[in-house]
This record gives sequence, structure tokens and C-alpha cells, in this order.
Amino acid sequence: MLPMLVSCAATNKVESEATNDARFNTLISNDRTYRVQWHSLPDPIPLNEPFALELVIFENGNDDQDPLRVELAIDGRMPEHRHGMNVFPEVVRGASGSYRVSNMLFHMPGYWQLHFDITVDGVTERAQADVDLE
Ligand SMILES: [Cu+2]
Repeated sequence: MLPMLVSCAATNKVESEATNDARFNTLISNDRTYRVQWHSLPDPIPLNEPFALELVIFENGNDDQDPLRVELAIDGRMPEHRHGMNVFPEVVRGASGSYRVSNMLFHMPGYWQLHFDITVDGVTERAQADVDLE
């Protein structure tokens, strides 16, 4: 049986850009349902200055698909201090399927967690990233 040759050049531009672009970090959600490709703007995340996030969400383990459309909630927490941010992030989905999160602010140095809460059909799953801010 001949292997099936499929050109992937144009099938998923966002996927390949997000996967191959060194700016993007890869994050698997806690129950391994989703793969989040994300980076901050600017990168690294600045101390006490507004920043943004750009991210794309895929089904984990499926490399041949379009970015997912989900309900997305973003939060930043300092678990050791038991507090979060003093601002409310704004999430906008772009035409390419990527999400842009603005109005982020980590107001003090230390250990932060970025929470990406992804909801599909009423079920929420979290992906989280550790950020050590100096
Ligand atoms: Cu704190």
C-alpha cells in the first residue's frame, strides 16, 4: 500500500505558525484535553507594566486540525500570597482563530501562575503556566 502523500503547506497556517514559531510556549491542559500555544507581549512578562498574551488552542494529540473555538477565561494568581491581579483581562478572538488577551498586569515580583480556563460544552479545564517574575 502506498503511503498517502498530503500537502500540509496550506492546510493549517495558524497551526504551523504557532507550533514552529519559537516565541510560542507549549502548554498541555491539566486533563490533557487541550494544547495551548502562547506567548506574552512583550516577552518576558514585565514587572508592574501592562502586557498582553497571544495564544492558540488545539485539541491535544491532533496535529491536523483548526484552532478550537472555546470560552476562554484568563487569570493570574500568586498562590503563595493568595491573591490575583488587580485588573480584569480582556479576551478577543481573532479571525485566524488565535486569542489576544489584553489588560494583564503582574504588579509584584515573585511566583505567579497563569491560568487558562478553557470551557467547551459547559466543561472547564485549566492549563496553567508558572512565571517567576524578578
Ligand atoms: Cu504577591
